[in-house]
Amino acid sequence: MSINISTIATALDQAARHAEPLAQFSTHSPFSLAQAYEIQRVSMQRRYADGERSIGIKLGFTSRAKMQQMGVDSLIWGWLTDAMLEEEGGEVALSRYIHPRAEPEVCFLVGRTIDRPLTLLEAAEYIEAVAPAIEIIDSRYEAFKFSLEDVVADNCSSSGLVVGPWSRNLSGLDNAGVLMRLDGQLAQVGSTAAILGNPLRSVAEASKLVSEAGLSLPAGSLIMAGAATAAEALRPGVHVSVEVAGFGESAFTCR
Ligand code: OOG
Repeated sequence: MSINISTIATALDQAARHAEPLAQFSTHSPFSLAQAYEIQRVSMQRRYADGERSIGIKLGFTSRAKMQQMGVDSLIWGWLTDAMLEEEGGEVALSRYIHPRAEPEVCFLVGRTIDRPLTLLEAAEYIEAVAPAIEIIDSRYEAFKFSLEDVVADNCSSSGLVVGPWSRNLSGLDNAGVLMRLDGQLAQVGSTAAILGNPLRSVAEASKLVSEAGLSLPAGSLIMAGAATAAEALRPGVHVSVEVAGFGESAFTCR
């Protein structure tokens, strides 16, 4: 069965803009992973045409906890834009999301343009700083249910991010404790080691994915490494904080 890339890309873009969920596509019109990335690309083009600017990329399903929570088993990637940046320590209006969830992550700041596949050892040389971060994911699909192809088409549920203080020293990042609190109560406990064994591996993976796509990540780009634990649903009034031991804290309050 043939699918219409542009129709799906437009529907996903509209769903994101209006915070209106839609039914999964792949259950009745299956498409390939390559087609899913093409839908993602076309959908993002619509945003850029409206003035949004790419600020980097995010990786998804880099931890077992996330793969198990969502029932998928492959690393995925999507785009971050300036419109997704939420203020650190500020209020996040949940009205622009459908059913948002928070994930504890680390965010990398690219110091040297990444334009080729990097090894794990090389990856650190391209990174200027790292920060504790919270990704706000929001699937455009009803009930947060999707196949791998659906979620890739939906720009990997990318919706918002909050980035904490930057550290230039990356030592200890391979196994730092990660705590996510909701209203001060521990909600998720993990380690950065849960992110591909070492979050710098997300930078190496990002370099391969971007190179394979014939693209590059300019200096100043952000790379969200992927969640260290399962995600937590957000509700109005809740204060969310993520602490990465030795690297500080990132937080926001839901409105
Ligand atoms: C897909 C995005 C997963 C992560 O860090 O694993 C992700 C989803 O669960 O909706 O961002």
